[in-house]
Amino acid sequence: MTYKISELANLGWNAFFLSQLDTTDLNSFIPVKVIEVHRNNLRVVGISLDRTIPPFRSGDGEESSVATVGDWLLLDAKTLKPNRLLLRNSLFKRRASGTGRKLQLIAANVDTLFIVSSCNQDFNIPRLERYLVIASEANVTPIIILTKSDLSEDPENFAHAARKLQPGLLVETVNSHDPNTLEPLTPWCAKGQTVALLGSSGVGKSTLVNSLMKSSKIATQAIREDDDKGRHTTTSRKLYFTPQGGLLLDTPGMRELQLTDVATGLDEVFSDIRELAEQCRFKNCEHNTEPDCAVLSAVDKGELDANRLKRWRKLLAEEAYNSESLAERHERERAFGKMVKNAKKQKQRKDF
Ligand SMILES: Nc1nc2c(ncn2[C@@H]2O[C@H](COP(=O)(O)OP(=O)(O)OP(=O)(O)O)[C@@H](O)[C@H]2O)c(=O)[nH]1
Ligand SMILES: [Mg+2]
Ligand SMILES: [Zn+2]
Repeated sequence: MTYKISELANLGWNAFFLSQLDTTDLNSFIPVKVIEVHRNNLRVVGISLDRTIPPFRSGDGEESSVATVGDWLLLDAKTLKPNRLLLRNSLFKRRASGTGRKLQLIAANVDTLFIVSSCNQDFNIPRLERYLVIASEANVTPIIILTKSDLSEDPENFAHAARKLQPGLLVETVNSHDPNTLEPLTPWCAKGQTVALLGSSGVGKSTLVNSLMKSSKIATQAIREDDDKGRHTTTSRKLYFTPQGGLLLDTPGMRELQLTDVATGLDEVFSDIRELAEQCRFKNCEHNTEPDCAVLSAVDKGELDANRLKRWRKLLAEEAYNSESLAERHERERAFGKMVKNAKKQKQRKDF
């Protein structure tokens, strides 16, 4: 089959993906991009090709080797069956809460993350920090988009609080019903660029995608009046094409973003604490009661917000727990079980 590989550039194809194919691959396979993820199937598009395929997992057994939205797959040119998942240049993932703690892939090959929140009760600093951590870990540029500026008396207050989260962080306040306020976002939606929109239900992700596409094709729904919460209107992850040739990924509102495998992202987003920690007297200082602790002294001097320190500790513990492999978890639980058993035995002995 012959096709013009340069045409794939509109879908975000670039040298990074091309370098993963040799000449035989180019003759035997067709690259396609996953543009929609539904419960039981994926929609993939390529040159003159648009079809639905069953979920695909590559054979290496890795937890993250399941095709997700934004991924590039190679289809067999003859049978059109998926054969290979190409390496990603970025990946967002989270750990499901609950006992299974399954890994959930959110999106792959994203260039820019719009972290969407609104200027109302949804605005939440700890949540924004979580999104910043996954962006940082994936090496994706984050932009905080504060929607519904038209409904707030002082949207700048929200923007000011968000800007304090990271030096140089980009924060935009918008009214998605007024295209003029969206002008600063257009450079991120240029040809071949992929932007993912993440945020809670009802913050206006789909409204923003509609406005940036100058369309109204995605369904949106008013939020609840009493608590500003959304109604989970969007139920699948889907890429849309903007008039300038960019790709926008609309996603369902997230109830929870449990972090996993984000040690680097945490270090980067909380670099202020990490830099302070380098000045503690002890290398392994835990910033609790140790003498000459630069972190605690910064809190005392009012240079570091005690709440930020608390949030960092919480995320660090969560990340360690969620990133532990299944084998490590079983080993830890086994050791704990043994300890409890021994303690009980000793107690019984004492009781005699
Ligand atoms: N006034 C105003 N209303 C907005 C703005 N952005 C979104 N809305 C409204 O907020 C409501 C929720 O918007 P959606 O776009 O459905 O929210 P969503 O984030 O896609 O929600 P889910 O699909 O449930 O995750 C709709 O009634 C929108 O019209 C805005 O900037 N200003
Ligand atoms: Mg939506
Ligand atoms: Zn310390």
